[in-house]
Amino acid sequence: MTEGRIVLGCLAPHPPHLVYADNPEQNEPISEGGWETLRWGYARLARKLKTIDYDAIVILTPHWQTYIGTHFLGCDSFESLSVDPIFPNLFRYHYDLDVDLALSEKMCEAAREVGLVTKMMRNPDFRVDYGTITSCHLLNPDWDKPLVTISSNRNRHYYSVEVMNEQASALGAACAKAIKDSGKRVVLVASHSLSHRHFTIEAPLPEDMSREHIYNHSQYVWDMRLVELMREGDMQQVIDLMPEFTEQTSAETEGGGLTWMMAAMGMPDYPAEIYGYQSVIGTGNVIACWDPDEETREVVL
Ligand code: 2X7
Ligand code: FE2
Repeated sequence: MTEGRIVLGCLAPHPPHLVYADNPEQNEPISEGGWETLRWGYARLARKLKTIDYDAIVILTPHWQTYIGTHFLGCDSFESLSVDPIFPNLFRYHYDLDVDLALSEKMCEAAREVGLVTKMMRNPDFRVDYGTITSCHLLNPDWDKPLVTISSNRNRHYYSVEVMNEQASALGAACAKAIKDSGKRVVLVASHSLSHRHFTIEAPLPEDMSREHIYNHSQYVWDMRLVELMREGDMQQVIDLMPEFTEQTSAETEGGGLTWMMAAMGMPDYPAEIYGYQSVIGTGNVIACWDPDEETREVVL
């Protein structure tokens, strides 16, 4: 059997606003658009994904929070209605998704072998979090690939961002080994924003773009520093800065997604492809991807 490998890593933020703005048939609320910089960036990355041969998507999301260990989706498929707990007016999405169960079990086992506490989520009525649904919808609106969702263990809250970095790195290395052993070609997704200060007053019309802007200049400057390092291909520096960045900007990196993905990919030292940066309710969101293949890697923005 040929060795499996990671064919792409995507940093894919999941504001449900972006799905709302797209008006797909699966989402009940109707919008007049909005957040085009991110949506057009996503559309371009989705086109790139169509050109890549891969078997499964593996996604780590901060909105499936587990307090004892790391959990993995453990049924062949899940179907339900995903409602955003804060923005039910924007996101009521009917999903029906397939899971790569064999890969999920392999990763769970590999993580357990390196000493992490793990569990398979075997409840067929489990409601998949909106981070998974949003990032996967925007990256692959056809939903024609099976996926694996990995939960976000709350070690940052029990301990610190430093402990999160350690454990997410161990999880990343374990997942990379499982992927290699599986013989599959896999796309990784870290589903989250960067800086995470929310607005406090909602516009009457959510998609009123005259109301959308970053709420704190320091957070913007921090986000730009990280994007600059991504462009330079210095991901080790990004991970080293993670504790300070996460504390100072209340960043959603706290869930471990980016650390996990970079560790799984062997800490890329080549430039990331940048597809867009925009504020959603004041949070900083960058769409980026790491393409290990020099032939297909490009300067997008
Ligand atoms: O979960 C989110 C998020 N991360 C960013 C912006 C808006 C809403 O939800
Ligand atoms: Fe979020």
